[in-house]
Amino acid sequence: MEKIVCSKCRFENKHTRNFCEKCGAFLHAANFDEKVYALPEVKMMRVVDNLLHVPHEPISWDDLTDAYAAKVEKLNALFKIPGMGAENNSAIVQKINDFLGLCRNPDFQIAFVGTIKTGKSTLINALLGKNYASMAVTPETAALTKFRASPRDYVKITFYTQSEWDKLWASRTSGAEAFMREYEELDGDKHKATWVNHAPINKFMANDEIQEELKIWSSSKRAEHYFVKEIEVGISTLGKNFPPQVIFVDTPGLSDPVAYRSELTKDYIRRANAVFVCIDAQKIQSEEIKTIASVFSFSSDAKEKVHIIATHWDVLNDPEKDWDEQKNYLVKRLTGKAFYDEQETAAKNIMHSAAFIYNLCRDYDSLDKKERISLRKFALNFEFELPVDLRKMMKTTNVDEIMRVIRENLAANYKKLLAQEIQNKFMDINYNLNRVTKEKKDSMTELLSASQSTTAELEQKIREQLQKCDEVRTTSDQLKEIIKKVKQKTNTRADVICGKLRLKLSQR
Ligand SMILES: Nc1nc2c(ncn2[C@@H]2O[C@H](COP(=O)(O)OP(=O)(O)OP(=O)(O)O)[C@@H](O)[C@H]2O)c(=O)[nH]1
Ligand SMILES: [Mg+2]
Repeated sequence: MEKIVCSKCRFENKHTRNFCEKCGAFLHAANFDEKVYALPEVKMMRVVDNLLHVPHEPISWDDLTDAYAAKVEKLNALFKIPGMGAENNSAIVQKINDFLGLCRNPDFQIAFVGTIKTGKSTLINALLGKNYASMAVTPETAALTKFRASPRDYVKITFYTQSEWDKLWASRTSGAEAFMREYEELDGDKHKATWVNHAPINKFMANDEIQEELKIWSSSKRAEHYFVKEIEVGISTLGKNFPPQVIFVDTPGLSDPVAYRSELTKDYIRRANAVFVCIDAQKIQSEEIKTIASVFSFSSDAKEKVHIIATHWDVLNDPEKDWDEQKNYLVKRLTGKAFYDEQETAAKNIMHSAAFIYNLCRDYDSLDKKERISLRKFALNFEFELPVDLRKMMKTTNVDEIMRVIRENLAANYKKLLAQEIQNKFMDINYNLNRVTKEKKDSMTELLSASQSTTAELEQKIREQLQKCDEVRTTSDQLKEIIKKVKQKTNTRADVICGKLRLKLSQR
């Protein structure tokens, strides 16, 4: 089939196209004099042509999402046409990209947050079935770490860019003295040149090597962690009971003296599909309530996504009785304006955990002497026999119940929740595009009146088309139909213009 070569970028276009697929230039410029092809009507043809040729990346997991994504791809193409508004509205461009990202990679992110040493990493390790994340007694998780199921085991490390590092450095608060002392002790500045702006490192490895690799990048004992923005861990051994879309995010804590880093954690809380706030069951005081309140304040759009996990349950004096009382107190304290809307949700979302004991039971055959003693103490307290009662002991730690909630309540509802989220985000994009294009319409109208063509008929047609273009943005259901009509009209009009020009030329 005959091709049309673009005079601007030399790209070979299909003969049916009016505008270059690559650079968007008008392909029939040779047939028009400059004044004519600068007409708004020809610009409209370009809009229409672009919309008709937007490629669609099919989404297989849900038909409705596939339809929404196809619409947003078209709106995106429309918005990005020079002069349509994208250049001055980066926030909307970001929303559109996030939306398409969500449709294509529907991850369910669970952020584990809390103050330092509340047992976040221990709980994550219990849920993952192996000790991947480091759990030393001194503050340990210093870099945000994501865990996900993957066909191959890998660790991917992303580093701060120079400008991110500059912002981080400038955001040290007055409480950052200890941070500065440690930074100097670990000779941070010497390592800075190597790691700031470093390209991401993606390492495939054996499952048994993950734990050691993580220590290098996330442990507060090594200088490298200062420059790590995020770590992602792919795990091949999670088993078929682990929902493949679920991602655990281990966070370095909310009370970071470097504001930029706690902002990153807050950002994750806002974006996460569920948040597990870990608090130490032994110390439920006003500080802990404050932490929980701040998590609710970042999750105001979906309070039920917040879950409270009271860790160290096994260390309570009388775990079962004490926890009963504590839970009653928490349910009442955490229902109300800044917290859960109803006591029922609070009762459902507040859970206890003794993940430390769970992990000891799981690894019973390879425990060292000290660990065996810890486990024996717990067994004694509950009158369990070792090793026959290992399964029963694991049950009391509540870890299996937390995993059940993740699997049956969160992951299973995920598709439903996601569909709702996708719909909300789609409406939001539509609303924002509408707002921007309303402003645009005024400038388009100005463009019209300043245009060379003054015939009333032509202006009327263009107005109609602009109005149709608005409809395209608002009622995307009829998108295709309208585009077809506009294209027919513009083509006919272009033919008339071309015809007139040719006639003029032949009369010379
Ligand atoms: N007895 C008991 N100890 C626990 C429990 N959960 C955590 N621990 C202990 O508490 C300490 C801190 O646990 P981590 O899991 O490292 O806590 P974290 O919140 O990840 O700590 P950072 O990453 O440093 O903020 C470790 O010594 C754990 O063994 C629990 O349920 N019971
Ligand atoms: Mg940790």
